Amino acid sequence: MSLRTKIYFASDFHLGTADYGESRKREDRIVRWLDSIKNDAKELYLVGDVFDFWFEYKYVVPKGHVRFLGKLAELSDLGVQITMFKGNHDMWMFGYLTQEMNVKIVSDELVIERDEKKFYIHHGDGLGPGDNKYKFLKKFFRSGLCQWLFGWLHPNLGIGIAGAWSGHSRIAGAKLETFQTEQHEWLVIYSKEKLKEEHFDYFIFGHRHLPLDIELSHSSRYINLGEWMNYNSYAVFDEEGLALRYFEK
Ligand SMILES: [Mn+2]
Repeated sequence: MSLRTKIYFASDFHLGTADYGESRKREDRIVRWLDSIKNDAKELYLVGDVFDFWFEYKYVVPKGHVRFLGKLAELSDLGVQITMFKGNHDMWMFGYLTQEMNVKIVSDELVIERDEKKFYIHHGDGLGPGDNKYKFLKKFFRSGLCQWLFGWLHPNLGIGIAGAWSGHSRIAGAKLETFQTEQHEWLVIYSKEKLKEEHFDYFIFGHRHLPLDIELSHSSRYINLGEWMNYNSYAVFDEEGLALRYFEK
């Protein structure tokens, strides 16, 4: 009998920001967390923005995060099925992590069923009402043309531009998010709309940078995974159901 029974979810590590020292401290914490779950995890879902920037060139990937990547490889070798979602900061993941450690890459949403519970999982960017500028940019950034063009820029230039580009969201990302009331929480709105068409027991998102566990109906919940700059929050699904947890808090 396998001792691997639990399913873990986390998102928004933003590895790389705000500088090397800060990111390394966070990376060490994430590695300790992965180490603590490696013997009972059956599946691990990393729901986007794991990296503050990521691009796979034909022969090159960005420097850094070697302890994290090594630990992820260890979990994979132990038999943990790892799934990574593209976030708005790391949408340019192609085949590298799949080749190296059998990671399943998800571009948008993923629907799974476990123990008769139905999950809707998505990073959370570009959903719900509004934010039309971002929705347009997302289409462009994800296009083959944009990726092809970026791939031909020298990494010193390309990664430099990417760093400057995410500068403003980086400052925004460091601050503590606050709850907006349910009528203004766009992922609550999106989930409630979705529920009209189809039942889901759990909606799991990242992107919001605020750990949330909200009842949408008597049999449906919205869980936001938070982030790892301030909260070290994650979710675990086991025989007791789905719960938000905090690591080393
Ligand atoms: Mn994020």
